[in-house]
Amino acid sequence: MLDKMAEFTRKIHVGEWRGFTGLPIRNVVNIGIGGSDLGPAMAYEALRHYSQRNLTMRFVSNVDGTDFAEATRDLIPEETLFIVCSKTFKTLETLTNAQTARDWVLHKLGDERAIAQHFVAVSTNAEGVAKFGIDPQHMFGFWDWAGGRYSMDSAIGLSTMLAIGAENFHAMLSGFRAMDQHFRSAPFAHNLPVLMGLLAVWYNNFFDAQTVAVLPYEQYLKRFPAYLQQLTMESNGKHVTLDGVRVDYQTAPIYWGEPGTNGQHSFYQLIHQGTRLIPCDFIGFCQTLNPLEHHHDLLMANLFAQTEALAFGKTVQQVEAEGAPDWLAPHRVFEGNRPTTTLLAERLTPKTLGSLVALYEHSVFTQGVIWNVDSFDQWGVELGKALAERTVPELESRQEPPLAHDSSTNALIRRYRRLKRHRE
Ligand code: G6Q
Repeated sequence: MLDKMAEFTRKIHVGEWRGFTGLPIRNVVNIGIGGSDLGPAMAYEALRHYSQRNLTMRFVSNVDGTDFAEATRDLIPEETLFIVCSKTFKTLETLTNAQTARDWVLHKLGDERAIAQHFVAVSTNAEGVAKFGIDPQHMFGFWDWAGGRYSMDSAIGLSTMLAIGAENFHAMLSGFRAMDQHFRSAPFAHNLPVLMGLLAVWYNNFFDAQTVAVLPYEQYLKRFPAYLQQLTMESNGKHVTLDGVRVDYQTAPIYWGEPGTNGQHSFYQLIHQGTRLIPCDFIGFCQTLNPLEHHHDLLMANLFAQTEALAFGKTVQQVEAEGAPDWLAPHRVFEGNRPTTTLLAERLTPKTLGSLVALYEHSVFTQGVIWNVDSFDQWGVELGKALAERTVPELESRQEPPLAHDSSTNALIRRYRRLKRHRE
């Protein structure tokens, strides 16, 4: 499959694979959601430095039509390739967006045969792919046991390979593999995912920390916290053990974060002086990919200053020695003793990214084992999919439908139906 992806990538890059009218492909739009979007979107942003700048990459996930409309408004179908990324090929959002993309292409090119040149699929459902009109030969497959949130290193990473090329994609995989091997063989005392997993359990279960902040001091990792939210919370946000027994302890904490230094000017206040304990993961690199004067030293000085201040704080004596009046001193005290972990790597490369993702994957698994939960199911996601299906006809029907929800939901649906008609 890797070879098939590489061959496809080569064809796009050299202009051997062309659009229906003979123009080369200049735009790639990945349509997918959840695990079929967050990993690819994060990896593209993270490795943008290594990407083919003559290819425009876009990611459409939301069923909100705005997502598709804005992603395609400056593109032309003749030069655009859609990757429909869906393991099941049954997901409402993805199929809706894919259908809209199909209409968008056909509206301009006016010929069903155009679909073959402008659509490929990443899926495990060959039948669904064929039914949609994509040639199964243009389907990239993967194992159906690979959960979406663990799949960015499978064919789901096709957009990543198109962006950075096959060689860089292989380098990313080697980073995954290096961390896999380390996790498998390193003694626990030196095993990074084990240590990170234990720390997460320690603060979550013994210090009642409710959240973890992920703070990359690297602009290219701006989507990393969103990616991690799914990896950690969808994997370990469970309330029963593997045997189906209700747990009597907390499982996954809430993950959140923003790149530094931006966060310092907003929510860090609460991390430093609020009443909650928030363990933080700081992520930084010794070398920048965009050397501009002293920007990088400033960035990293901020990271080191933050972790130092969080650990050691500032006592009232220090504040008074700085000349603060009595009334102000308590406001300027930092208690310190707030835990952080710093991941400091040499440089953000495809290989480093692979290792970083695998580090968190195995840390999530470690935590899941300790909490005795199934890190690989996602019934909460399935519920959302089923509930919406029931409500769609109630919003779309021409006749006033009988509603059997609770009174609040019924009222919201009626109000929506009433106000929606004002524009029609
Ligand atoms: C991931 C979840 C979920 C899934 C999406 C998309 O671990 O299962 O986020 O990836 O619901 O599913 P499809 O790829 O089947 O469209």
